[in-house]
Amino acid sequence: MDRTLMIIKPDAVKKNAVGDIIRRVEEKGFVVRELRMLSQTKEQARAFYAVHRERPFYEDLVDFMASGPCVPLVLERKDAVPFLREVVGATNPDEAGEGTIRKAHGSNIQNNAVHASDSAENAVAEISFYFN
Ligand code: FUP
Repeated sequence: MDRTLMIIKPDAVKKNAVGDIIRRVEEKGFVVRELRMLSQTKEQARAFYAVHRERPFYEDLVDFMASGPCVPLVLERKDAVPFLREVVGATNPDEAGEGTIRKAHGSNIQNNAVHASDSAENAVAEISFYFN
């Protein structure tokens, strides 16, 4: 079975959507293997999104990711990485398909409710960022 990392971001935690988001992924056949809640420092948020450090939205994104508690989870399923990307939907919730998590809970391209690893390689690195 393959594993991927999802993060329920601070906007979704603030709007009490943690339970609904976990229900949605379980309904799609994912098994929750690890889960924790933490408030990230800006340094942690900067490190997690280092790939975007040259982008104009980077500092706003870092502030947002450090703005309150988030919930990283390790999810297991066949084809976990691509399948979770489908369940999560497009980065911009306005462009996310019906029934996706970002359509249901995202507010805008920054406050888009969840993160999902975009490759098997990144999934391994991102899982070890939050879990031993
Ligand atoms: P995704 O893989 O769908 O999470 O999207 P990206 O890796 O392109 O972007 C990572 C995060 O950067 C997004 F979830 C939100 C943030 N972002 C912005 O705030 N503004 C943008 O224009 C693009 C991305």
